[in-house]
Amino acid sequence: MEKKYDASSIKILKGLEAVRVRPGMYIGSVDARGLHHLVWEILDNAIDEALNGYGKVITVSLNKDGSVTVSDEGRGMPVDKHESGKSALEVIFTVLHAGGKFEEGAYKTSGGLHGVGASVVNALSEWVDVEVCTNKRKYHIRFMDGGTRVSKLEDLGPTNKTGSKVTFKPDKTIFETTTFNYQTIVERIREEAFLLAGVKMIVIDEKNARKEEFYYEDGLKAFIEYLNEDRDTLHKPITFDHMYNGIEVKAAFQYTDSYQENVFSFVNLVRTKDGGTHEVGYKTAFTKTINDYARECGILKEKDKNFEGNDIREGLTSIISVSIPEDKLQFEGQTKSKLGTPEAKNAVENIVSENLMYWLLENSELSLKIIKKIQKAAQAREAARKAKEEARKGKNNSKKAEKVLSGKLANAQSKDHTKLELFLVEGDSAGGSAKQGRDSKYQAILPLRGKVLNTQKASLADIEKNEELNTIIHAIGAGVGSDFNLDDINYDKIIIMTDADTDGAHIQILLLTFFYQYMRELIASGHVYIAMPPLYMVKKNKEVFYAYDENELSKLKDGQKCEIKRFKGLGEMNADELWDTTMNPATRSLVNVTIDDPVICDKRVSVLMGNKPELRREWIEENIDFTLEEDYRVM
Ligand code: 2B7
Repeated sequence: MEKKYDASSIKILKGLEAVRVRPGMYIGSVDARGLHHLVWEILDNAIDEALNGYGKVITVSLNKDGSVTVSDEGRGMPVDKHESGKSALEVIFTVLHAGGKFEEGAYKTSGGLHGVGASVVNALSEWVDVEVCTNKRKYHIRFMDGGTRVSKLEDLGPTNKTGSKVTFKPDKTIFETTTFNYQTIVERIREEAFLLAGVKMIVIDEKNARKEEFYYEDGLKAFIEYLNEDRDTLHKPITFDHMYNGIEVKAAFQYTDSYQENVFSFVNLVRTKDGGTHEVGYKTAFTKTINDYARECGILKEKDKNFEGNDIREGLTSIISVSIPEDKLQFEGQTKSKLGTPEAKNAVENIVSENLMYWLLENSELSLKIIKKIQKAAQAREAARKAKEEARKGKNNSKKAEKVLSGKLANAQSKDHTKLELFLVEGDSAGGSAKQGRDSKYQAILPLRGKVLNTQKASLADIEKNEELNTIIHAIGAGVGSDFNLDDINYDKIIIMTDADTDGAHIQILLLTFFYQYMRELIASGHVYIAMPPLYMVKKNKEVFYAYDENELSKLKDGQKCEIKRFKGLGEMNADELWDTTMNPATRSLVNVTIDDPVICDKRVSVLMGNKPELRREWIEENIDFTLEEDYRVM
């Protein structure tokens, strides 16, 4: 190891040290999610290279020693001397935010969203090993202990290949866990492969001798088929791929017989979860073109109103993927996940209008089927609107809500909805204990009596007819479906409290499915929680303890003599016990339900709640470990 340090190497080590002191600032967290972030950072660089047309194969390998290797067949990272006197390769791995100077018109996948780069991975790794093939030669460099270079840039001799290969082992003193999840990586890679047409993506698990390859000629078509795998569809997926003023617009859509609209949009392969100009262009084009067509073919008469966007998109699954040169990229919003580039609206609107109209005219039989479906959606919406208006005329809304809720909801006294909690409780007996045990100033209780409807295949009309769901809608007080308005919620926390058994889990899933489909913002903005009742009560020398899982139980037992009681349900706890263990904000633990990855989330809901049992069985067999007694864990 070299001992010579100059001012610049001290600066670099300080820079990387900052990453080690506050890893969360650079990769979000040090849990499993942060750990996987390391892979995404390196992978993004390989994908950038492929996106710009260099290299057709990208491989991710989970190695036996716990390290990960990412390799590409691009031009190879630059190795020439940088102005600092160091090799460009060393700079990429040791200087924070050492972004490459990209040529004008080049595409960059990370789009300034995360892209903190290889140096952060180096800072958070036990070691990093880099091999680069470029200029007909193979080079090697290695770093250790958070970024200290331990080998000079070595020339390993001649080669005819080009490309980069990075292997790193995450630092176990930084991360809570250093075990990579094969499935998580497979899901990400599959999605990247859908969007990156013509590039083969390979995932290898050396430990368990598994390997999967993803290669799609027409990726968006495959993506739509994947998303709609467990839904019944009206036609084959339709795809477009065209350039417009330097912006590449790819779009794909397919109508299903479900009632949900699903749009996933991407910019340079990065998901824009808050949409933006490209999504606006897509929706505008779709609404206008469908209405124009419906008039042209006489379904909409002169006196008829246009179909609304919501009616047109009922049951529609869409993907919009645009590639925008880096110099035109503009993002908005706090998380920079909304596209602002104005030209993107124009580009998408033009391409989609033109191609959609062409397709509708060429496929008149299918077009008619789609327009009829839209017409049905519009009629249902109109009928619902009329019924609501009638109801409003008769008596005011709050009276109606009062009637729906009377005898069911034990409301809280405070009117400050930012402090209020609504407990949705399984069963009347637990509901009774919860009512007695609660803090009635801030906590409201709504016991659920019947089975909750599976809303994956229900229309809004079915839902409003369902007593249980209707009660929940009125209690939350912010409407439902496209009328849902987060500003009107009556509670800050909606807490699902069920028995810790399979029936309880089923109720949780049914409620979450309902919220996901009809009040998605409620989940997305973090208002939905699951209460965690204890599984065991442990009495040691007359003192009472509670254990929330097997692990805590064995810690509590600790070889001592004690009395253990397994709670079969919430109903077995009296009001005080329920308060102490599950409801008291000072001592309880809640799980906050969030939408991590919208594509995966959508897929899970449709597989688990949809009408294709064979796909459900397959998923369960692959993902649930039934050897854990009474405690089914999703791996
Ligand atoms: C800003 C940095 C990270 N870079 C290049 C060129 C090719 C290239 C890379 C890469 C990950 C795992 C193996 C450009 C960009 C550096 O500048 S990074 N390939 N692959 C990669 O990181 N894979 C490049 C222009 C001319 N020649 C090479």
